[in-house]
Amino acid sequence: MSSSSDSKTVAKELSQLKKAMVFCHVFPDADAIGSAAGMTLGLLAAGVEAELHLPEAVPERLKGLVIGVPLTDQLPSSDCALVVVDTANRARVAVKGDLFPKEVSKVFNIDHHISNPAWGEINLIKGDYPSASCIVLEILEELGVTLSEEMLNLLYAGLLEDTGSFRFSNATPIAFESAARMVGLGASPEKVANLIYFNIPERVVKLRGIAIPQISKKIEGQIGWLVVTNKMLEQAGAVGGDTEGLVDEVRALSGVKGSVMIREREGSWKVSLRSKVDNLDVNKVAQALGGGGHKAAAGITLEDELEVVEKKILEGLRKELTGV
Ligand SMILES: [Mn+2]
Repeated sequence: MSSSSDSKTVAKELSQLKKAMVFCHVFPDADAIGSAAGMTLGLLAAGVEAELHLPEAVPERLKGLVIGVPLTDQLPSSDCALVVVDTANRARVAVKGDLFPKEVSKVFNIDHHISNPAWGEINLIKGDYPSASCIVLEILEELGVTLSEEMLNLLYAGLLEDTGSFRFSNATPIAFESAARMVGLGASPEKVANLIYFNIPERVVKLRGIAIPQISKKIEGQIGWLVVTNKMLEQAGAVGGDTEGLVDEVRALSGVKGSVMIREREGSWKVSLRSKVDNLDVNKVAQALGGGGHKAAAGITLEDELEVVEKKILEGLRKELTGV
């Protein structure tokens, strides 16, 4: 099956599994962790032996959400199905040792990225959904399991973060309807907000203090721009994941149509692109350079020198903005 399935069919397939390992994308965000951990707990509730494969540490702000979720960095056995959520392509799946398991019984690909080429065996791609966690909610409802507050908070956290607290263009009726169902069933918006927003470590505040003054405007003031180097992280005593949310500080700049944040990684640069207008599709810009994402939020990793990276991104954005 290469084309996209539906929640009911996928729920049925999942309920027939004995063992499953759930995966999400590298550098997991709240939707990756929320939809993967929510799925893991949902599968367990449905009687499937399930674990969440997480080779990386859970980001600090999400730690309080995954208490009680069975985590593993071991690879699955051959009788185990893979359930991958929120991951646009196979190369982005977070796997210990970077080796995608070959000997597995089935690969589920459950995602909301429009760029997802339906790379799994059983695919459920809903490009109009604001978060993968909304798709997981639908699947768990179809599974008929009792949704615990823990599961619902996980799913709600994914939806909250992927919609920028319901501020982005993906804050559609589906987003609010899903949120209403989650909260109606027992999710706590206050608890989730306290955990993921009002829980910022001092080193992150320091990093913001260093990074925010570096924000500038490019392309005749149309684009907000920020480069975060490892040196800046060192100065603040911060770690890689601490740059999360900074791209929104760039987007917040008055007058810009979109924003770019470039983060230094080991031997590469991770570029996050954001748009706040209809006629700037950052997914197009990212895809032209080998990345992808959504119309209003996309990303790409480039291995060139910083100058070259900046030139490529600026050229791509200029082309998209002027249509030349
Ligand atoms: Mn997502």
